[in-house]
Amino acid sequence: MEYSKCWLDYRPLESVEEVWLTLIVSCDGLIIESAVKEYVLAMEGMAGRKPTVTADEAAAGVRLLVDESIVSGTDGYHIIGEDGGYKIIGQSPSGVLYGVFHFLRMAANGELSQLPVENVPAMPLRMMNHWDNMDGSIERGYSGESFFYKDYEILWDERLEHYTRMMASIGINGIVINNVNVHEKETYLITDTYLQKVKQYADLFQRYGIKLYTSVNFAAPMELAGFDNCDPLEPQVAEWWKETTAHVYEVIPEFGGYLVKADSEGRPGPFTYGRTHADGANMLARALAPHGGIVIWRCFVYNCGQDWRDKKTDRARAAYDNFIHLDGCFDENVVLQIKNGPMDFQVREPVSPLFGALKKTNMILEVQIAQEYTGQQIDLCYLPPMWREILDFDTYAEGKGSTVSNIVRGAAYGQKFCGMAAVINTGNDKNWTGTDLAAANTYGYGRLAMEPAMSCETIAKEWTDLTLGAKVEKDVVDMLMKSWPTYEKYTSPLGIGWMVTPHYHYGPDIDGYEYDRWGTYHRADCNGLGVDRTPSGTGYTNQYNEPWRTIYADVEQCPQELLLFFHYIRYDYTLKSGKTLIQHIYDTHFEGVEEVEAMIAVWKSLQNRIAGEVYGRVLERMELQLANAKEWRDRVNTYFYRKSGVKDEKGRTIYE
Ligand code: GCW
Repeated sequence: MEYSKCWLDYRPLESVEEVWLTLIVSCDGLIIESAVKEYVLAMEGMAGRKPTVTADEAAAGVRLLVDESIVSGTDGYHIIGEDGGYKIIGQSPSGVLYGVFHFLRMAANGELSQLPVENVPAMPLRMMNHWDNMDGSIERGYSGESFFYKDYEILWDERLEHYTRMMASIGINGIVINNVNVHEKETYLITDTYLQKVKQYADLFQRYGIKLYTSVNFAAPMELAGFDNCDPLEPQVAEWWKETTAHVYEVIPEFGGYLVKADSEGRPGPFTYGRTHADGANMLARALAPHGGIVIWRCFVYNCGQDWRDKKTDRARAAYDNFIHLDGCFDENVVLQIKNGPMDFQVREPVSPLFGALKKTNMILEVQIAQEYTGQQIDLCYLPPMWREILDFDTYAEGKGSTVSNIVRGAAYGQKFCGMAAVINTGNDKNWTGTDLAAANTYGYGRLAMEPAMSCETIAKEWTDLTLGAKVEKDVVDMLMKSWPTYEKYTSPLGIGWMVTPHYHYGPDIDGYEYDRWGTYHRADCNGLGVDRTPSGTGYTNQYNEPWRTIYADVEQCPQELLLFFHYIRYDYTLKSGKTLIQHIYDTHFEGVEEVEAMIAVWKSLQNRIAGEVYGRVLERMELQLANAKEWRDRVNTYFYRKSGVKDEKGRTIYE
């Protein structure tokens, strides 16, 4: 099947340096072979000629070498210009591969004059989570079907290789190949039913320095081996996992480990047997430890059978309440995977308080590239600026400077297993990601996990230049950078979240979840809206370290963008901007639509500079986005006008 090359589309360059056309390789191995292959492919595209690959040390050219002593940190690399040529020195073969991708990016974007480069991947684990199911569907997938599975079979075609190259090029080193909701057939992925085929993927990934992981079903011993329970403290259950895991490693010695969603949204877990999440995770960890594997255990555990009348139970509290007392109880090869916010990938949430609270536990930050609540790859929403804010958030866990970035890099407590994971946004659509511009999120995630200090604008520039070309850079980067604030304006206000069509999560339905069981309420009435999470409300603010605990609990100090997340606010309350809350809601919703209109005008002005197919595909999505924005604007404005009875100061159209 035809597919776009995304940011690995090596187009002819106006000028090339002669030395690029000699590649001197002084190292070997599978990953080095991939690095060489990538280099050759890129030069064929950019220079129009196949470079000479030689082991001749005396030649002038681009030299690849491994030197374990060069940088402190795993898989780092140096790129230097020397003696009229270049040297790409990796601390390991993966370091060489990352260095080659970096070099090629710089060559493509005309940046080699900025050498030398010294780089060490910041996050030890840089993971992609696929929510692909073996029937071929993708949970929260917005760009076609799975390219891993169809009708319960494992697929194999050249697209897989392109996918793997894309992942390696942005520094990904771990891929979970199936959905965290493990259904019946997927439970068999770790058995001989599928293992040989899984191995094919693992071998491909290995050539690009990536480990393969699977999501597992905690109840697998019951489903696969007829056990009547899956109690983690039951020796036979533990033994079954040991044997099953040992077999996985027999077939796939480089296997990474397991990802587990337990006791969450109906999935089985240790709670059934009165056991803790540490009991569950450690049992699996002990099966993996002899082989060097890890268990990644998700903290997305909450009561999804809540009564909307109950104002004391607060879903936002759940992850912390379920895990804080287990700090220090997990084995060394257990990592907790924590969603960025306490709810669920909303357009705006505070950072999960667990990052500042767990101190003796390995942690992975989980973000969602798939735009479940941020426009479903129809609406443009460039997410790196959101992730940047999360990474830069200072938790004050060990005083000032305890940023999420430092914690998940392992710099705060020196953990070995930590990093970032993201729910990926790819599918088998020709362009992989729905709107072509959503690939900037895929790209940006990897770049941030490698270099969390990078500016989001620089990332956007890199991606735009590689994908669409430098001639549209300014406009596209501008569009990307404005898109998250725009999306936030026309959807749910000031951190309250939700208000989406139940189940699908696209488009507005203000009360869609208001009287439901999911713990996601806005509590709007005729006087105001918002959830009181201060000590006089649900007490959630107490889960933060100072000064956040005080700041969030105080209406006056609370950051405005999170005001309704933390407080119930009256419509006539005056915000720092000088506007009342109700006027702010009206204004932002009108502005959001105007900004989408302006964005479309800019895109249209690029028509002659963007390949027809991409231009049309993106435009089509943008028109849908405009319709969506208008629907949000009118429903939200009308809803709050009806509740409050307050008219728009500016007399714009709000339907009665
Ligand atoms: O809120 C939910 C999503 C589910 C997802 C879940 C999770 C994979 O709507 O589709 O299930 O989050 O993260 O486990």
